[in-house]
Amino acid sequence: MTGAAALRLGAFAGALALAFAGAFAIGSAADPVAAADPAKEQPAMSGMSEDGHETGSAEGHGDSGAQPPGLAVSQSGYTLVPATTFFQPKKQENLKFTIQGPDGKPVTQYTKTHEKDLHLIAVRRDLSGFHHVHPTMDSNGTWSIPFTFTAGGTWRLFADFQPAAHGQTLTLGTDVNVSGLYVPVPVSEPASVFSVDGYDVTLAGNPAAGKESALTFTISKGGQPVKDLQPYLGAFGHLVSLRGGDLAYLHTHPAQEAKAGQKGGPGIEFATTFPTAGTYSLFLDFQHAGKVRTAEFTVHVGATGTPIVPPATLPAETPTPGHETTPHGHS
Ligand SMILES: [Cu+2]
Repeated sequence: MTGAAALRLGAFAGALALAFAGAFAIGSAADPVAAADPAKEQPAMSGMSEDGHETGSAEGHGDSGAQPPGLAVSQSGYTLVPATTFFQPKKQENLKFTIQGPDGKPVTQYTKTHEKDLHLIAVRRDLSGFHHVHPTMDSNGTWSIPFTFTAGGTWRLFADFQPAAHGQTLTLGTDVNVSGLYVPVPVSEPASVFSVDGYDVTLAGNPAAGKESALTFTISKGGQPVKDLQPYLGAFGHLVSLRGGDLAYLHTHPAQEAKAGQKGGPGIEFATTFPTAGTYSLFLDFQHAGKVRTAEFTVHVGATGTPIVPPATLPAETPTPGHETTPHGHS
């Protein structure tokens, strides 16, 4: 970017900030239009807890004005330090990193959350290629896992953990570079059903920005409801939601814990609070017959309740010719 362009951009941002300030000033002057002003309705970012975990229980919440989790490489004195940020695509490599503590040394003591000391999520910046994995730590505090980046591009890594010396879980995020041709994939259109490995996962809900709302996933296989879901990391489902645009991270679990030997399903219910309006990509991990699978959904969240599938995007009775050739629903 040229200096002049940067200046223009800065001036534009300033004008935008003024416009928002103006909207608030008008709103506080009891303008009847203000109620419909999305800027005014926008909930504070602090609506999301520092750790991004929304389990329905009263967990510690971050400072007011705090950003949602996953946007910073360093927070509360802890820093995610990857051993390298350059990788080759489609080749198994050793993904290594440390969590540097406030004393500048790698953290070696963690408090388990959902049966693990640390959860690692990798997703490409276009929200494709989601992985949720569990690296192992050596005695020096270096985490590692054999990992294959499936395609070239910039990928985001999220480390979700709780240091033993810290009262809350943290989610730190960093970008890494995977060489090769980057062919971005648009996120899918909102749909209420996702099919994976013969399973059909149906999502129902009416989420609204800044408000806790129920999301229910129902799992069936071959038209039959699945009633023997297995606990995976202490729950029948793990839901990671990433906000479009900045990949803010929200990790949600069902309010009810799942113990070994228990059977769950076909429904898994989450109480989720999306911090702002926007488009979110949802990734649900569930386990059945010994295997963990991931269902992916795109959800538009509005200032007021938004059905998972807005009427306007319901599929037509007859498929449009040639529609099959656009797998992601974008024309
Ligand atoms: Cu995990």
